[in-house]
Amino acid sequence: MNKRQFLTRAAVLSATAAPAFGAKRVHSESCASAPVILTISGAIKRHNRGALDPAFDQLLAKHQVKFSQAYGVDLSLLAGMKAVTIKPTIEYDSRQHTFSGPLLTDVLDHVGAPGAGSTQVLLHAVDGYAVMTTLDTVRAYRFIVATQMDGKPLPLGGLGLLWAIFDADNIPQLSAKPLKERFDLSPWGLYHMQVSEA
Ligand SMILES: Nc1nc2c(c(=O)[nH]1)N[C@H]1C(S)=C(S)[C@@H](COP(=O)(O)O)O[C@H]1N2
Ligand SMILES: [Mo]
Repeated sequence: MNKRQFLTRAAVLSATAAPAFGAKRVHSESCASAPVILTISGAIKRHNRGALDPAFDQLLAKHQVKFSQAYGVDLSLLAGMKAVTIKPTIEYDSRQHTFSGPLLTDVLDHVGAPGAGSTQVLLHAVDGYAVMTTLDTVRAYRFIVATQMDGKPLPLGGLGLLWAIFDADNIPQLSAKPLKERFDLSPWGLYHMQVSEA
C-alpha cells in the first residue's frame, strides 16, 4: 500500500477509535468491549445471547454443547461481585495458595438459575474436562469462581482463566481424603456451565 493511503487509513482509524473529548464512556452489559470468558447455558432465566452457532462457537461445538439461549459473562461482571478469598492446599504442588473470586452461587443467581438444591450444575473446562454437581454441593463447599491465584490473574494455558475451586482443607469430607482425591469437582480452565433442573 502506498504511504498516502496508509496515512489516510491511520487517520480514519484513530478518529473513530478516540472518543470525543469529554465523551462519556458507558459500560453496560450491552457493551461488548470485553470478551466473554464464561458461558452459562440451560435452565437459567437471564440471557444475553442467542443460540450456539456451530460456525463461530467452535470450542463449545467441539465439546457437543447445545443451547438456544445463554448468558455470556465477562471478567468485569465477575470482578464487580463480592470477592471471597480461600487458601486451600492444592494437589499440584501440595502447597497452600490464595484464591479469590465470587461465590459460584452469586454467579448462578445473577443469571437466574433455579434455587432448588437438587439443581444440576455441569462445570466444563477448556480441555474438555466436565463434571456434574448439584447446587447443594456448590453451596456446601462454598465454591468460588477464582479469577486470581496468589494475587495474580490465572493464565489461559495454565490454570485459568477461571478455576472453580473450594477450600478443601476446611471441608471435613474432603480433608479426610488424600490430596489427590479432593479436587475432582474442581475444573481449572472453566469456560462453560450448564444448569439443569433435577
Ligand atoms: N480442566 C481440568 N480440571 C481438572 C481435571 C482435568 O483433567 N482438567 N482433572 C480433575 C481431577 S479428576 C482431579 S483429581 C484434579 C487433578 O486432576 P489431574 O491430576 O488430572 O490434573 O483436577 C480436576 N480438575
Ligand atoms: Mo481425579
